[in-house]
Amino acid sequence: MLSVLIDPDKYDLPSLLRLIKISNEANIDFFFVGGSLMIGGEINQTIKVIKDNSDKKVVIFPGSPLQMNPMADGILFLSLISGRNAELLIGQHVIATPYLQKTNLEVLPTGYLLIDCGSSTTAQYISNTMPIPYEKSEIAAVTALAGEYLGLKLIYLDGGSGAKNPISTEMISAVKKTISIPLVVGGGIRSADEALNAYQAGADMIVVGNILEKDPNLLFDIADKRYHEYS
Ligand code: 1GP
Repeated sequence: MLSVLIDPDKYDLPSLLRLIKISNEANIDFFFVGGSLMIGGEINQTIKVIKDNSDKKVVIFPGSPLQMNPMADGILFLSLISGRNAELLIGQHVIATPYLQKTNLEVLPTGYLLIDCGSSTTAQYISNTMPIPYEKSEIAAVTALAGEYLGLKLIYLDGGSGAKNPISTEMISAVKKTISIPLVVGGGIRSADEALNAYQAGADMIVVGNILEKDPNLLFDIADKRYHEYS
């Protein structure tokens, strides 16, 4: 599957409408909406524009509980299991839960792993956690399995938005072989070849955001790669 990540800070209305149109034509699977830090963007408005112009499901990828919104279809209930920041393992979840309980959002318990992909990212800085080193595939694999054993339903390997390099195929493959729940991979995917590499290594879903802010038409080539087999 393929998700398009929209950071409300990065789009004005015309560019958002253009990306939604291309996403519909490329038949993506989901919109993810959110950001590690939101400064001027209006998540409410962004979700409303998507809902008014697409039938695709909208999933919140929250940088904080402030980004929860009842107009979306679901929310990644992220536990940052690569880090040791208790706030992002359970603290913010407790704050969010009374609100979530009153919405119809589908809650998707997600083991979130930040990986060091060659550059410091906003996600690493804001979360105040140390990412898993790029080459330590075995640490990523056992961390992901611990997340599965804790009952999480998805594992998300993320290099952070705009990462210098995508997650290595070695790490994707090591995690895929170790877990039995779906694997989401994102961060620094900038070409159809990199998307293909991630799918072939075992990603069940990839998330693409940053490059589409510059070149939304690339989505057509990336979307085609979904149909390649896991090898
Ligand atoms: C970031 O995985 C997402 O959290 C997507 O990354 O913006 O680099 O595509 P990019």
